[in-house]
Amino acid sequence: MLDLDNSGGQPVSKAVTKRLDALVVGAGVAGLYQLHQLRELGLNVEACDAASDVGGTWYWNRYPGAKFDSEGFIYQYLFDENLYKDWTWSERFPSQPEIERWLHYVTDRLDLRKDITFDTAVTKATYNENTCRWTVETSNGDVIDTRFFVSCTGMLSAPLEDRFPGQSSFKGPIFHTARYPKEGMDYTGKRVGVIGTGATGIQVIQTIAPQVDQLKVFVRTPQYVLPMTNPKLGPKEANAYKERFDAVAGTAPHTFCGFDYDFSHTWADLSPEERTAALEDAYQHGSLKLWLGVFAEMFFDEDVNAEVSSFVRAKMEARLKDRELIDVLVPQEGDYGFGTHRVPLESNYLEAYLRDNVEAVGVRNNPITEIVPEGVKLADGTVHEVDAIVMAVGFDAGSGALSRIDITGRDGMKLGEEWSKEIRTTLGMQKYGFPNMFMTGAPLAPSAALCNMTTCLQQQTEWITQCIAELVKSGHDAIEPTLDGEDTWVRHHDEVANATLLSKTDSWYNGGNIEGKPKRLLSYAGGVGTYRQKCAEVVQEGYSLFRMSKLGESALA
Ligand code: NA7
Repeated sequence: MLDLDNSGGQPVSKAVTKRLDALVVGAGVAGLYQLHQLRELGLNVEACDAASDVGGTWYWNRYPGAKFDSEGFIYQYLFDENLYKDWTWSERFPSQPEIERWLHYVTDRLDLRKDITFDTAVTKATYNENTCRWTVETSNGDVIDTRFFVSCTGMLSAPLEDRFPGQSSFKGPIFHTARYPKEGMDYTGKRVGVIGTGATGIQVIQTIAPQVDQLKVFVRTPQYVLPMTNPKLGPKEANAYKERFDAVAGTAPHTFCGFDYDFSHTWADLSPEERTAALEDAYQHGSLKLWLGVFAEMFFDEDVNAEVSSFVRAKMEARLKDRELIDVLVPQEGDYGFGTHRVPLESNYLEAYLRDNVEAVGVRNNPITEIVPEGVKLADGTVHEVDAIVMAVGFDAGSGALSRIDITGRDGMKLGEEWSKEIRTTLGMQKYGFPNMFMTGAPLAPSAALCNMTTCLQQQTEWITQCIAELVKSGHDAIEPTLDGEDTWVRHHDEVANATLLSKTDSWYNGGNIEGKPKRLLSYAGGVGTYRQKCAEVVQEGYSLFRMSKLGESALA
């Protein structure tokens, strides 16, 4: 057992109800594995989650059609071959109910449930400089005194629920996709409005179009989409992907985006015909490969990006045929480049608009002004009457979940206030001024967006576990980035980000989806493999960028 309890009986304003070595916030993909690792390390660790069960993203996002855009067999944890192979996916891109079942399977296999408190949100966390410990308050009244405060709250877990004035006046059901009712909704015979055509809206639209009486889709920015090929997997196919375990485990952590494929061609080396053939080949793969596994130049070079954009545009236009639909749904030349924000996969999404019961309402030049009792009102006064509204309007990504908690670090520093001015972290895993607080899926790491999530969350939780183990073994009490260390990481992050076209397109990737949110590309854009290497170098250099301190020492000394 590691000896971590040096609270020294320091007074806290509320009576402590629980003393821990580590509290993991969140029981999703990151939180489950983090809890497992810290427990294996011998820590007295628990997790809590606002949800009533495990799953994180896959607990909350139970809207119609919710599914992976990563292949199931790439999304799985790779740290345990048996855990991997004893689970069998039924299709290449599984849906939310199956994903939720998989996370229950993992929870049970690792016997994690007994250490997780559900229906419990962290409301407040305060660092005590005299003890190097955190006091964490929760919605169920617990006051937890813990050495390490580990956030696994997810990068897309703060939904933009109150997007429009008048939402509460609507006479029918109105749900954000991340707060969809567990029991589902029966839209038979109903007129339904869907607001938003991001990765989420697209899944909703293609799923409910055949079920509803009438579907009105409110489309603001047109969206590039790629078709998903999603075959069912029988025993033969399942065995085939399981046999590739070593190959996937050896490859995915080192590629640009944490998939088992990486950029395969160099634009300048190919003739125009060869380029088209490479794009066509990736298009036929029916995955995100065309985005993340053909031409890296697409992310840096505007001319290359323009040609790839035009390839995708032509594919979309050929399916839609109708000029009016094309104008509303397909990004036009000069709009923004393909792949400069999240590219959704779809299954007959575009064809949904060819149905008689589906209408695309363009709201780019005639924006939604409010929700009224009858439906959705636009700037020109038109009211689109509907019986139910699905709000697929996105999230306060990356920084949102933690900013919504009252977190106070050293010297009274408030995380929410800091990030409302500028979003900074060190490696996306710690923040200057917040010792012994660790983060996963947070800004300035690939896990904030540009990654097959499990690949990145595994690496981050493993880094955090190693860091905690080394801190304790070396007799230190706290770890925090130095100001110089944080400056170094932010500078490097910005250099890489600004060399790409990603930072030029407004979306949740750079905070551009929320008015007033400080702009910075949330995801580290140097690639998953490079990031992993940089994290390892920091460790090899004795935690350069960080400073470990002992009780009584100033973290700034
Ligand atoms: P996204 O990708 O942020 O998409 C939100 C959508 O909602 C997008 O089409 C927005 O249009 C639209 N939106 C947001 N506010 C408005 C208003 N006021 N009026 C009209 N339309 C609006 O969120 P998702 O949930 O789809 O996806 C998030 C991630 O989850 C996804 O990338 C995956 O990684 C999983 P806009 O583009 O801003 O014009």
